Amino acid sequence: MATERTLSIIKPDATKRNLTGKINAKFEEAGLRIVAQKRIHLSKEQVGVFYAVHKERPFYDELCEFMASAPVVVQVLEGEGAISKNREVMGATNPADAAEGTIRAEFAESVGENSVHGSDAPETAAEEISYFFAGLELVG
Ligand code: DAT
Ligand code: MG
Repeated sequence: MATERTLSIIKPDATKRNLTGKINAKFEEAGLRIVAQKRIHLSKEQVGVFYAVHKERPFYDELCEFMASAPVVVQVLEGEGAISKNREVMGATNPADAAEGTIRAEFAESVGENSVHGSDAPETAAEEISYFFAGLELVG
């Protein structure tokens, strides 16, 4: 499997509880390297663009409010099969369904406030990385 990059976001529920380090440890233990990282406070409009794919879903407004409610940490993770590996480390969207030891099983508060985002495919990873980072900010 090739070396890939994926976009990760540590969400407001996790930054508020000071869990950035514990979550980053999970990525690093899984062999994912953090090649870019910054803490930002998104506006509701900026979240809306990022999550535009979900705009017809009933939870869209709530999701945008939540993601703009406190700072997030956006980051680029690199490694062998990083996109699917990160999804494994994250666990299922609903923490009730997340496998033991995953970030969402350990830290998520609910399906809506589930601590982390991770890209789901190579095309979305490239698009999401370029939404937050310029090429020169990725230091492998
Ligand atoms: P994932 O974040 O695992 O890729 P997704 O892309 O289906 O999941 O949804 C994006 C986010 O939207 C998810 O992390 C939390 C929120 N969400 C999804 N389903 C939801 C639901 N049934 N109720 C409330 N929020 C939900
Ligand atoms: Mg998704």
